[in-house]
Amino acid sequence: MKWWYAGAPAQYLGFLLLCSCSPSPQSVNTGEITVRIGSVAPLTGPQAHLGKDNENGARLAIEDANKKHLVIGGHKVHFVLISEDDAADPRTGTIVAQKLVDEQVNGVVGHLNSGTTIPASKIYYDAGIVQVSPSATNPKYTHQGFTTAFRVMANDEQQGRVLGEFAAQRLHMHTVAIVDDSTAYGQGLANEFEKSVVAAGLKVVVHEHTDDHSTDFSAILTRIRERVPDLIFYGGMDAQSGPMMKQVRMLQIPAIFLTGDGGCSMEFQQLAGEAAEGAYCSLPGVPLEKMPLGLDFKQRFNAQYGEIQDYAPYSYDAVGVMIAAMQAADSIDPEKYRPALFHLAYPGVTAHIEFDSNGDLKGGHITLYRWIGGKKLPQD
Ligand code: ABU
Repeated sequence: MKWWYAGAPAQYLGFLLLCSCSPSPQSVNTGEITVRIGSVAPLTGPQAHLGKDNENGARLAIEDANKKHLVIGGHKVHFVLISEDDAADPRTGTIVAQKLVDEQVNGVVGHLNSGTTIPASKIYYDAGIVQVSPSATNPKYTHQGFTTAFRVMANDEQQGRVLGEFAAQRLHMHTVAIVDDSTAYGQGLANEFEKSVVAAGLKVVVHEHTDDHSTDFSAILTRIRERVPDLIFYGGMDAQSGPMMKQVRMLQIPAIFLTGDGGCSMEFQQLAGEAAEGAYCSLPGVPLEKMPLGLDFKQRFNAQYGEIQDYAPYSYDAVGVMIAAMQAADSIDPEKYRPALFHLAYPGVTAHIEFDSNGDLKGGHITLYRWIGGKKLPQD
């Protein structure tokens, strides 16, 4: 029997729990075991606001779990969040992942970005550590055969297809220009969108690439203006889509602007200013007001951490479902509670969560929104 425990090697602790010899000071003093859950997101750089949102969602879930005074495997458990910053950088993501593996965390919630989540997932898989991403939507993450990888929102096969169908069937577009940020997420979503619009008979007049640090898109947009598209689709995050939206209007390009979840945050609206008016974006899941426990979550999150950017409720659920699996398996050992994740029916804030055999959310939704008067309004 292997147990994972703060401050002691797993095999050593297993020995402590099964024999009558001197236990660790923590066991003697409190009778509690500490369960350490890693949270990884960009906490610095242009996506820090989204990273803090994820971290705070996870933190609220940890606080709620500790209020329940759970007993797992016959021991009172105390949950601790180990928060790490991967700066949305794939290489930093792997370094941080290895650090959490070396610290023998009981599970990881993250990473935020597909570009960091995918390379990190191999490290967690090799170490047998459960990983639940609240926000990484590139399909590859859960399609590598890694049985430790789970995701609590719909993926970009679904999101790209729905966005393409929306452009064709709802907006009645004929020509589109596509720009992506060359990341696993942005490029992956843009490619899925392109497949979808081409299948619907639309013409892609240009597909341009930028990166996830640029803020001046005048050269790309000048080329796009010459092609006179009905719609510009951007695959990438809000730190780029906000300034891009502003520059689209500054260059007097009349095209409709459409983007995915990475650009569907309050930050997009703040960066784009008045130019955001009328833009469309999508988010996995249903609107917060329609989530099973959405309004209660919003109220409590707002009171403690301020406005929700995007993914905080999903991060909350990622922690919640992990802890529910520990309870179901009566173990905090990832090897023991991992199989339980495939059998759980978990009443999350965001959705009723069940995973398919890949670790993807069953029956995930995508919702389209339009920015009107500074607010993001769901499109029926
Ligand atoms: N889902 C958009 C943001 C995170 C990512 O997949 O990179």
